[in-house]
Amino acid sequence: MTGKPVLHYFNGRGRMESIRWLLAAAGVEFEEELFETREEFEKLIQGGALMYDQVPMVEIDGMNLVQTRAILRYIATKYDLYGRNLEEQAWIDMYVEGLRDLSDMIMYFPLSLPEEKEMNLEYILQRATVRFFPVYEKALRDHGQDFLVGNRLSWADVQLLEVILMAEECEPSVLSGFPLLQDFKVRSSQIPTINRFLQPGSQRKLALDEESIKTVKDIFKFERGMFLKNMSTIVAEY
Ligand code: GTS
Repeated sequence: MTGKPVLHYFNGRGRMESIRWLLAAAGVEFEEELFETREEFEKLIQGGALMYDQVPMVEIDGMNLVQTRAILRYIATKYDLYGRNLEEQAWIDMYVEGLRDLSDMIMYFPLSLPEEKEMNLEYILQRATVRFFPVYEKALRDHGQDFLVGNRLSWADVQLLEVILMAEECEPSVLSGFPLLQDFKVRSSQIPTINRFLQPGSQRKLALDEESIKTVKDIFKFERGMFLKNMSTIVAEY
């Protein structure tokens, strides 16, 4: 036992990546138990440490924490990235939940059916540039501060940078209409803990490639229809 949090997940971004980002931004070292096969995942389930037989799971402070949002909130609170009062927490929650709506779409995108890929990408970029990014651009413009809430780094900023970088992987020019977000990206990338996480060789994971998509499908027994359902739900609203 090293006393460091231990993250249990597959060897990819998925829902765990925001947790990695938040720990890294807080300057917390962590270890990872990354499973590669369905058998390894089942062994973890049989061990009884997963409340809902699901990951992400983080061993921290003698607990086996599950449910992504619960884990993130615990880390944000523990490392003082969750505002100074209830009002700041409410703002952080609103920003973080919007960012999660966008990042969930991007997270599912590599799993789109080939014939839906173009349509899904168009939808994601439309949502990013029309619905979500204008909110954060306006927040920075209106209060003229470097960070989204309370004039200091919070969970909302960490999540914003993560999602900006995810969106840029979909479309490199996605920030072209958002000068303050461009500045925010440069500024927040220079924060030493975050900068370290952005360097090659850190515990940051790569986007899913064809090989890892296959692994994830095998581990979680995803079926083709599940992706179709997820993305079609999104597209149906468009
Ligand atoms: N609400 C949960 C959370 O946010 O943590 C959902 C967790 C979840 O669905 N995890 C998936 C899982 O363990 C893996 S992934 O979607 O994060 O890749 N699935 C196995 C199962 O049997 O549900």
